[in-house]
Amino acid sequence: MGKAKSTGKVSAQANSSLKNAVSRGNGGELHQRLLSEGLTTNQGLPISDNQNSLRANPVGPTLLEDFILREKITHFDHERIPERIVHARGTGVHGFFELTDSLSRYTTAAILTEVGVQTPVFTRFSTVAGGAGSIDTPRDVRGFAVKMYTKEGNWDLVGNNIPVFFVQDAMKFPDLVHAVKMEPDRGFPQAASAHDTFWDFISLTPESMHMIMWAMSDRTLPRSLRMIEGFGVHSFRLINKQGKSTFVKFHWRPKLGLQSTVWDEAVKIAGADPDFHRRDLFEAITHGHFPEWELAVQLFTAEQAERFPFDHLDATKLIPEELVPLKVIGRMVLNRWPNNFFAETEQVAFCPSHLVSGIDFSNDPLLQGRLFSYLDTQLSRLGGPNFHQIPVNAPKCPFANNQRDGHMQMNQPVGRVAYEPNTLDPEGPREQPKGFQSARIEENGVRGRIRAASFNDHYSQARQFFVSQTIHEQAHMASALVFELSKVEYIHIRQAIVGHLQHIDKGLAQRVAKGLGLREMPQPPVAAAPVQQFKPSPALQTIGKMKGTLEGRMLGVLVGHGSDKAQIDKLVKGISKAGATCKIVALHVGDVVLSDQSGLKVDGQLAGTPSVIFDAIALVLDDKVATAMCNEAAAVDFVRDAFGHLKAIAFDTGANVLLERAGVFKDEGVVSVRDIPRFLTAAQTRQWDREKSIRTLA
Ligand code: HDE
Repeated sequence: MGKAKSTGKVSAQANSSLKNAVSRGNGGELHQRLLSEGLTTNQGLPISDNQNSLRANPVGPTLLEDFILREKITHFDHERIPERIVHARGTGVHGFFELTDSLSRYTTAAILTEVGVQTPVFTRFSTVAGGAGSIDTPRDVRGFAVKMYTKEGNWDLVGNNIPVFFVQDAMKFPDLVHAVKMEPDRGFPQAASAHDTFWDFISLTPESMHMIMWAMSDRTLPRSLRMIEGFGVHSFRLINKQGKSTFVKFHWRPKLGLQSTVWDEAVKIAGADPDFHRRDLFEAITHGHFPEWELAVQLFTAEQAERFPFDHLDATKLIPEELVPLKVIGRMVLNRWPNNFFAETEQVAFCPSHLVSGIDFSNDPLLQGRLFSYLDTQLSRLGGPNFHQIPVNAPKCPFANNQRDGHMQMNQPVGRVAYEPNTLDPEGPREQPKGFQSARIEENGVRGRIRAASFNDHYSQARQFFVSQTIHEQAHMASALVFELSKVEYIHIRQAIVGHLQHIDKGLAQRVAKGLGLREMPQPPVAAAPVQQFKPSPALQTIGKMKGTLEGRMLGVLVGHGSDKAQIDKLVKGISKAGATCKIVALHVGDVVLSDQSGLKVDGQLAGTPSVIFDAIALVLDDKVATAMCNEAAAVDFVRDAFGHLKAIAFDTGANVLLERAGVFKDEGVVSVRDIPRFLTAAQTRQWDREKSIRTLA
């Protein structure tokens, strides 16, 4: 009797034959094979000449017969697969999740009940609007998708770094995405929301106002992917042994705290290093500084939810921590860079419908739509229904069923039986009574295309978010709105947005109207529900969640020939003791000769290593070099930008002339390089008070 089984083992074998047949394995294996067997075609034919195509004569045409050339070029022609319609630009890392506090009262899921067990994960961070080749630092939401290879099956928590969403119903998602993507007639702007079609759609979609407040805040300008939060967004359910269900929201909280850039800095980083976030993550992991997040949950019952002054099934609402506190239950550590970007990061297929027993969905209509969309999109993106066999997608536990064939089938199921029930294969896969059970929920009411009245309040939490921010963050939000809307050509769209803002905060509306040069305050639209005056929630700030640490940060030290060796040594030691990385920058790469004639290796050439990539800078320069640098635009910009981006600057007396040239005035954040502790403390934060003296914010 043949076994029609597809287990993890079988698929591993299949995967290794796939490697041999198609790609010749990873770098190491390939190298070994080249040494031992030489270069071959995909059919195993040894190749004697990989430099020249087959030609009729030395100056004649290339022959169609050249099957080696054709195989090579055909494979190359098909190297690209459709990029993700959203979240196309991303970067992924392997790691593990470890439970620290059991939720066994609430769920049967092993991953949430077995304390201390480490479950492998693959996490992909992304921007939303830009294409795969766009920049890392646009103003945009960040995707935060975690695939957990649990022993009971894969669980994908496909979230964002913002706890709410633009729209309430899946029906509106394609419209939202069409509006934000580059405009179809002109093919721009790329990776930017500052254009007419986006704001036109938003102006007609009041439910998006809460998300807009988040999008216009510095949350969408992260300093590092290691410093963002992640949110499951929707309410899910946990189901326990007795079948009792409890609602849950999932939160990832970075160990390094939150940190954002300022807008001018994000714009300049885009030019200096379009791969800024990807590189930062890569460097951190390859240097053994593994980023870590806490997993926290908000647990609440249906009865509690009834009393919330909003509907938790509406994805444009969050549950303030003051209402339902966060309970930390575990940690995720990312510690292994993928072997191959395409094979893993590009081919990883996340689906919110991938979940494990003991967890279930809620009736959030956005989530319900997502349950269809992701599986569907993988079929065209990855070419067929066997994408679960791609190693990064395959469960690490046994899996077996009667699904067969299809594009790129890698397994070779044996036997006659591919159906169930059957008598011919008693050992074949069978239903498991203890398998996944949907929550037992009674549904009633009249069906229809309906938006629940409880979803009508579009402004209360938008207002709460705005009033919870520090004055600096509020000014950034007002300025972001002015910037974005100033790129909108149609005045009626600008006016409509300012109309909505009046429901959120009159002062904000006035600032934006003034920034846009509107002569009259536009009429606010009729609000579908009264605006509730929720108390500020400081947990919604970014600045409030920045950690007083240098861990995970990068400091730049600008040096030149003759710089004080003893001072540099002390500084570099202090920086590394504080947990930060230090890069030496000079006019040229190679070595600089220091005061004691010793050489110091330079990490970055000044023109290619602007201060935007650092969290703080130090200028250890003697008079002569500093004076010469006054005529170097890159040196002046290095200092001016660090100052303009509210960073700490340490200087020795020689550098005074450069500070002056860059228009730097001394404040709390501009300190002598002799006072290393003071510099390192100032470097832990940004000099928010400086901002009002250097730029006009709305
Ligand atoms: Fe997605 N989303 N989404 N989304 N989403 C995709 O799936 C979709 C939504 C999110 O790193 C796509 O594989 C619909 C909310 C992330 O590979 C697609 C709706 C949240 C990623 C899709 C939403 C997300 C995606 C594109 C409304 C936060 C990247 C490629 C009903 C909770 C995952 C793909 C990765 C990707 C559809 C709304 C997060 C087209 C229809 C809300 C992090 O299937």
